Amino acid sequence: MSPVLRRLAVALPAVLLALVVGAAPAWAHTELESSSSAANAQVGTAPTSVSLTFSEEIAAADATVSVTGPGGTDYAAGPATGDGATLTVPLRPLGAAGGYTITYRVVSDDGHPVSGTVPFTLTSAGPGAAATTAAPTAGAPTAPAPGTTPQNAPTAADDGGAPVWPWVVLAVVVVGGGAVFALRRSRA
Ligand SMILES: [Cu+2]
Repeated sequence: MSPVLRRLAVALPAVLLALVVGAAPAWAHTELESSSSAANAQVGTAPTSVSLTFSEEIAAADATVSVTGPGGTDYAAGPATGDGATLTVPLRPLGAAGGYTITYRVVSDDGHPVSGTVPFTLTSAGPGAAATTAAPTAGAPTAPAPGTTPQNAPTAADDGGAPVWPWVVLAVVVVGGGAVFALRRSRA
């Protein structure tokens, strides 16, 4: 085995690793960078809209956003409108205090969908609660209903992203094949 080949055999795995790792950012999908309400926020005044800011420009036409409150009611009052990387959704007057969840699904530049949720807690009942709730007993504190879990971490799902594993398999095959070849050459 010539010194050049030997050096190549040593360098090859590092080169392939760099290729695999370096290629990953190119496949990175859009990510939620911030939101209003913020994730896990304790909100005292019911917001009249929510907005989501992503890491790249978002096509509002391809986006779906819902805002569900206690009991599963969806408070979104219309489709999302877009301004660059930010989506905004108007809300109907929020109801009871408790856990609310913003659920979004957007489409990345490369066409792959990205979805996730942003939980927040409304600490005092919104204006929508008066219309549907009978007058509570005087002085009764409004607290999140038992069983609600307002402290969820935001979650994001990445459906159908370009998988990295074929590159890993390719790297293993090439490196493994190269090693076997080099061993045979050195034994010959
Ligand atoms: Cu993708």
